[in-house]
Amino acid sequence: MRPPITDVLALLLLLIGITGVIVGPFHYNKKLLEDNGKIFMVTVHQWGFEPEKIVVKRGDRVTLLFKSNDVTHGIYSTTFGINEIIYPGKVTKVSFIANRSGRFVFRCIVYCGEFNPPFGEGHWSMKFIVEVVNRDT
Ligand SMILES: [Cu+2]
Repeated sequence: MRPPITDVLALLLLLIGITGVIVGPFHYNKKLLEDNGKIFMVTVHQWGFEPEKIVVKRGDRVTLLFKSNDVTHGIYSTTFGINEIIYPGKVTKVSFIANRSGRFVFRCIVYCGEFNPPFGEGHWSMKFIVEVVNRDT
């Protein structure tokens, strides 16, 4: 005797559900990693960034994790619409799509002192460079 069609459908739905529960979390984690794209840790201090420069490919999703090991700093880029404060002891996350090629200068936006006033050395000379290269290079 063949089982009724509703029993077969119920079994099929159960199998699909079990597969979803098992495979779903792995797929979600992979997607999360892909969404975060290129991730860089950047240390900020008086008066510079470590590393000073990163190179990414055009179209990359870039995530920068800034951490200050002394005073409050900031990060600013008109090109990528970034304006964040970096507090000491806290990670400041900045994400953007590198949708233009070129060499872009990010600056510290919070005055963090200078070592040779009034010649403007120190805070005023802080630069973080993001170089965006074309995909085919
Ligand atoms: Cu500064």
